[in-house]
Amino acid sequence: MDLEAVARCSARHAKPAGLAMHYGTAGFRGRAPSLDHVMFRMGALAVLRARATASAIGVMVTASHNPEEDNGVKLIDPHGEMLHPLWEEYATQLANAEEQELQKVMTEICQKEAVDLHRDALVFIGRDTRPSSLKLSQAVMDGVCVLGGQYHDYGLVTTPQLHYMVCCHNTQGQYGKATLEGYYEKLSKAFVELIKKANSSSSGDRQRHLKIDCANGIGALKLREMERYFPQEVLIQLYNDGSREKLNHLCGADYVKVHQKPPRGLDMKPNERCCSFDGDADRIVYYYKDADDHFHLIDGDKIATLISIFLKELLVKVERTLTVAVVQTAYANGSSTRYLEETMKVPVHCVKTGVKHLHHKAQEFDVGVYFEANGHGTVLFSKAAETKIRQLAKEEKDDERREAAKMLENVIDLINQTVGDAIADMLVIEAILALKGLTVQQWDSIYTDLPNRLLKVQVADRQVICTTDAERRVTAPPALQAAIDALVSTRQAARAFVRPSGTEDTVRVYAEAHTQEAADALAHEVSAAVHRLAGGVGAPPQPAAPATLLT
Ligand code: G16
Repeated sequence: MDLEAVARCSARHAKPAGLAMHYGTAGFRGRAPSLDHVMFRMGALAVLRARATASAIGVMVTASHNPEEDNGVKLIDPHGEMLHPLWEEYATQLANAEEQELQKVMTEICQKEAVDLHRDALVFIGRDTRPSSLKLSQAVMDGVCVLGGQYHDYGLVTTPQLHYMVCCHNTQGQYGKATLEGYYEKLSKAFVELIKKANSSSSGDRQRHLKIDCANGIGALKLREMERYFPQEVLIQLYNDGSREKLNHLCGADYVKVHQKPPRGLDMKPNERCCSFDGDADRIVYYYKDADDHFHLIDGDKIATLISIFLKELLVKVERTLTVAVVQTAYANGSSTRYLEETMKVPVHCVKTGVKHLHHKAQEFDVGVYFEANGHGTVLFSKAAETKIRQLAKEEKDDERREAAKMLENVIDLINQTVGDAIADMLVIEAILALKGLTVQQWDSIYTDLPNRLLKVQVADRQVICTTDAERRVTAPPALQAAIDALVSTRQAARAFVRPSGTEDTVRVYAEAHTQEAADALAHEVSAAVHRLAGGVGAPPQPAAPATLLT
C-alpha cells in the first residue's frame, strides 16, 4: 500500500475537519456536498474488503428515499448482501479519521483482517439519478485506484441490480449473468414461465394493467429498458419518470407509505392497481382508490402476506418438511402479525429496522419471507430447499407435485434473493395476483390494517435515544418509556414506539390504535413526549397540526 499516494490523493478529497458520520441503517447518508471524502474512502475500503474476501465488492452511490439534495453510499458484500457489521465499524472509523490519521486507520484494518495487499481487487460501482451521484461515484473510483484496485462502473443502475451483479460475479455466473441484459433476461424468463400457468385459471382478463410511480428516480429508466422483455400481457404505465420533477418529491414509496396518500402526478382511477418505487428501486408499495375515492395502501406487510400464502400453498403440495417463516420489524401492522401467526400458522420474527437485520434472520429458515412495512423485502430460499425444489421440478413423477415445484423454481429465479428489489417484487406480485385470479381489492381484504401513524421529531442529538427488544422499547432517556406506556394505556389495541432513524437526522415515532383518530392522537402525544424528554428542537409538536410533522 503506497501510503504517500493515499495521503496525496486523499488531500484532493479532504474531509471537513470535525465532521463525524456513522454507517447507518443502509450506509452513509447526508447532504451531497459533505460526502466527497466518504466516497473516496469507501472506494478504498471496498478494495480492502475485496482483498480480505477474495471477491468483488459493490459500492452503490445513492441516498435512496432521502431528498434529492442528499446522497449516500451502500457497500455490498460478496454474495450481494449488505456489508458485514464489523466492516460497518471500519467504514465509520475510516470515514471519520482526520487526514493525518487516515494511514494509521487503514493499516490497522489491514492488520486486523490480515488483508493480503498483493491480491487483485475488483469493485463494482453503481449510482442513482441524483445530480450529485456522478461526481461522487468518481470519488469512489479515485479511492479504488489509489489502492491499486480495479473497478467496473455500471453507471446508472438500481441498488438491487448492483447487488445482483456482485452476486453473479462472485458465484461465477451461477446466480445469473453479471450484466443488465442478464438481469432482465433472467427475471423476464422466470416471470413468463410463472405467469403461463395463469392461462388455465378463471381470472378472465389476461392483461395486467399496472400504473407505476417511479419516484422520479432510477426505476423509470430501468423499467423502460426492461419493457421490451415483458410479455404482452403486462401493460405498465410509468409516472414520475424524472423527466420533469425532483426525485422523491411528493412521490415514491416512502412518501406514499408515510403520508398514506397517492403520489403527486399519478392519475388514479377507481379500483386501478397502482404501485410506487422508491428513489433507488429497492422498495415497493401498492395501492388503489375505491369507488368512494378512499385511498387504500397495500404495504410491505400485505406484500409479505400475499407471498407467504402463495408459497405456503405450493410448499404443502411439494414438500411439507420445508419450513417457512416471516421476518418483520416493529413497524409491522399488528393485524398482519396476527393474521400470519393465527390464521396462516406461520412463525413470525421481529428484528431491528434495516434489511440487513431481516435478511440475516430470514437465512435461518428453508424459506424466509422478509419485508419491512415500508415495502423493502424479498424471499430467501436455503440451498437445501432450492436443491430439493429444483430436483422435484425436474424429476417428480406426480404431475401436481412437479408443477407446484416448477412454480416454486420460477419464484426462486424471479425474486432477487440478494436484497429487496422493487422490479423483482413487482413481477412476483403481479404473477401471484394473476395465478390466483385476485383483484387488488381482494388482496387488500385479506385482513384489515390497524389504523396507524408515522411521524418524525427533530431533536438536538437523536443518539440520546437508545432502544431494546427489536426497537420496541426505549431504555434512554430514562423517563421516555414510562411516558409512552402511560399514553398507550389510554387507548384500545394501541402500541407505540420511537427510534432514531439510521438514514435521516430525525427520530421516528410509530403508533397504532383502534381508530385513525386514536392512532393520530397517540402519535402526536408520543412525539410531544420525545420532544420534551429527548431534547426537541424548535417548537413542540402541535396536535392540531399533524402535517407539520410529516415533512
Ligand atoms: C433504508 C433501509 C431500510 C430502512 C430505511 C429507513 O431504506 O435499507 O431497511 O427501513 O432505510 O431506515 P431508518 O428508519 O433507520 O431511517 P432505503 O430504501 O432508504 O435504503
